[in-house]
Amino acid sequence: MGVAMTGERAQQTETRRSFCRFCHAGCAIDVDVAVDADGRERVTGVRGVQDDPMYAGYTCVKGRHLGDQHHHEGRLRQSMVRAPGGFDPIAGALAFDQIADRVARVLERHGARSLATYCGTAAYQNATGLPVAKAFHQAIGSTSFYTSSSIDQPAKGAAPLRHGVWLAGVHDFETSDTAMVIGCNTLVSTYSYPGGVPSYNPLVRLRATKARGMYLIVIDPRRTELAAYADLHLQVRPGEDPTLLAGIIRQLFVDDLIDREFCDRWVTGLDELAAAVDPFTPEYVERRAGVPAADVIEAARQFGGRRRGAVSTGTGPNMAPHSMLSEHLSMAINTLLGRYHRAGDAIENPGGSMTPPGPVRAQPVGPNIEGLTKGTAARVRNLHSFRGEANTSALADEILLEGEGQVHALFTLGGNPVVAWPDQRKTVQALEQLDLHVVVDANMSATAKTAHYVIASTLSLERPDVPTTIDRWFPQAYTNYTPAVLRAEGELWQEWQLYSEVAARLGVTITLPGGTIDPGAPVDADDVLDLIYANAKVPLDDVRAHGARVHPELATVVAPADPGTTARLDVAPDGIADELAQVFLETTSGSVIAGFDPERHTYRVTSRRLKSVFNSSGRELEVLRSREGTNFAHMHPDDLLAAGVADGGTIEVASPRGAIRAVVKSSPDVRQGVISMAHAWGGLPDEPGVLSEFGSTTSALIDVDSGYDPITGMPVMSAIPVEIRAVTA
Ligand SMILES: Nc1nc2c(c(=O)[nH]1)N[C@H]1C(S)=C(S)[C@@H](COP(=O)(O)OP(=O)(O)OC[C@H]3O[C@@H](n4cnc5c(=O)[nH]c(N)nc54)[C@H](O)[C@@H]3O)O[C@H]1N2
Ligand SMILES: Nc1nc2c(c(=O)[nH]1)N[C@H]1C(S)=C(S)[C@@H](COP(=O)(O)OP(=O)(O)OC[C@H]3O[C@@H](n4cnc5c(=O)[nH]c(N)nc54)[C@H](O)[C@@H]3O)O[C@H]1N2
Ligand code: SF4
Ligand SMILES: [Mo]
Repeated sequence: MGVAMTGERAQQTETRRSFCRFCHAGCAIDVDVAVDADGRERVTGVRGVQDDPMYAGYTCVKGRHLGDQHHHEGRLRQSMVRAPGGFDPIAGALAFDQIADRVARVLERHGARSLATYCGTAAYQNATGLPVAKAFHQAIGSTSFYTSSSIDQPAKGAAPLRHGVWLAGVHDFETSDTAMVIGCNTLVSTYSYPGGVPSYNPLVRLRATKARGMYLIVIDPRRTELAAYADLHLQVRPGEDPTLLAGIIRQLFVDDLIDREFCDRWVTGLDELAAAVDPFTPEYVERRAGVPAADVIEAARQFGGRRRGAVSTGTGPNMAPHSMLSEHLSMAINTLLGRYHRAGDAIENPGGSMTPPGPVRAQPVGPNIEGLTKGTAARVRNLHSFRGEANTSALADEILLEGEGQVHALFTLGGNPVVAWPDQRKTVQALEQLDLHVVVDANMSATAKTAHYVIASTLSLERPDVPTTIDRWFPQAYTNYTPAVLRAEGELWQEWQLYSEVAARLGVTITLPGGTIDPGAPVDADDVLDLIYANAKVPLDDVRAHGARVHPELATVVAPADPGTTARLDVAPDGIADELAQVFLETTSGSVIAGFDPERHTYRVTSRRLKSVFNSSGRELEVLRSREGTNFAHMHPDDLLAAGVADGGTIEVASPRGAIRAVVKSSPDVRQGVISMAHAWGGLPDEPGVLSEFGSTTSALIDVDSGYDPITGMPVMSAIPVEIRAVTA
């Protein structure tokens, strides 16, 4: 703590320990807060905690600008209600009275399902937001609970139900001698899936693992920041991962690199899979997926010839056509090679520290195909809720389609549907039709502008929290807790309070693992955290008392299989051989989209993340937005030449579904025929001034009605077939 004189008023500066929640990665940080004589607080600096056992001082540019995010002048400091010609400020209590009234009427007229919640990323990276929203839905019996995860990588949850899961998990990146990373760019996204580059201090961990001799294979149409470290980079054509993976699996069989002992004991479907991939010869893969035949063989031999290391995927293949098939084939490679922890192996983070204890056995939990269709049926596209969540890609239709089950009211929590949901035109049409739309956001986002009420939210430093979604992915069991480290200015609310306030007015009791929030009972965020984490392996009070630390006492060894188990992993469940046959009949994955014309739609728009912004968050801050410029269409220089457009010129990008404009950037790291763009830029369609500053949203190119995965409903959100036209040279 120090005292500094600024102007004529005394100002104290304190350093407060916290963790960053600009993205999901949860880096441990020290926050310098200046407190003036009136008690007003201002963040003056953010630094990584050097001696943190997980992050070792790592932060990124977004985290270092948390202060700007919190103090940004456009930030909402009070809630708003729609009024003729714009929005008027409204006191929170009055807004909740009115919202509860309108919710009661909607529920009475249309039933529980007519009230939906959509939790976006800011409700996900938030220990209290999503669980309380979900518990409220359970309390009122509304199955209309949606999150961003169903438009992110839903195959990650669904594919294991067809394939089965190995309870002890795949090999960890840092103790492996190889890894195959498909369409994931952890060095920018700080995202990874088990087996992939850890998201905590990623570059240091990657370099150390490489120095120990790892052979890294990266499959990505772009020479990404991660691909630059690869021993073998397969610059696949977007959307053609199923072909490439089938070719690699075929080669594993040809070279007999399969772990026969493991497969004999634990796996079924080998012969069926071998037959289904047989047509995918290296030469075919080269023609179709654009990867040299020799590299396909080399990938199989290098990866299959080593002992430890897993295949992991990111949003690339999960957003491209045949996303469930890609995810399945990735899992199947791990299974064929037995890349799983075995009995006696040490496990340093058995399923997270904030979860209840569970078994870590060297055995599968068999497939559960019925699990894919036993959830609530959507009213469109024969989709089903899954793990208690409905399909966000169908929510616009659920709002638009009249009849029993129609959604009339929506709560949007820390999300931005207007720019992030696939199919912008349909999304905006749906949002305009709602009887009630309440958005909880820190900013007047594009979506907030369409709402009836905007509840002004706290930002991360203003609320207590624990790392949530990432808890089970830490390489060692690790816990952290932060109190609110910044006093909120204005009348701000936390996401969960929308539910507790409405529940209080409706007389609804919200039930969480540790007990209930009774209507009108006084609770604060820490009480709610206690209720949510009542069954955690590490008691929350211990976490509060000790701050960030690892838990060697939670480390365990994998127990042997239950002797009676008959469970098997299935590498060729129903549907896989058929879908592979279907892929083989296509000449390009673009043909799954209605209106696709191979003569015209010769380019593919691929999705990518940008370092300085997080989806639509961050670009409201000039200091971060200016680092990216705009949502550039990154294209190969030869493609620019062919299209007659210079670096910095504007093109129109048109898919069968819609068209956007974008400024091009010459990028030799992008494969020819590819337009690499970020998502969630732009604003409302035709909003004046948005295009020049914020570019466009690629969601306008996406068709939710064709090409989607039949099980998860995942639309084609990457590898979108498009044609281009120069607008200005
Ligand atoms: N075309 C295309 N579309 C995509 C994707 C793609 O790759 N391509 N990616 C998809 C993926 S993976 C995802 S996860 C979704 C993301 O979809 P969303 O989660 O809907 O979008 P975000 O932009 O992350 O929304 C974050 C919102 O929360 C607000 N916010 C920030 N901090 C806080 C806070 O602390 N509290 C509250 N209440 N609000 C806050 C921000 O102002 C912003 O409006 O988009 C999907 N859409
Ligand atoms: N800085 C920053 N970090 C973020 C986000 C952000 O917006 N900014 N968003 C967060 C969110 S919501 C998520 S879900 C995660 C996602 O994390 P990642 O999945 O790592 O996301 P990306 O960095 O976009 O990496 C996806 C890669 O897939 C490649 N790709 C695209 N199409 C294909 C294809 O058809 N096949 C193959 N093989 N590859 C393809 C792209 O070129 C890109 O390099 O990142 C999170 N982290
Ligand atoms: S990677 Fe960056 S934005 Fe994400 S938690 Fe760490 S510092 Fe914050
Ligand atoms: Mo995401």
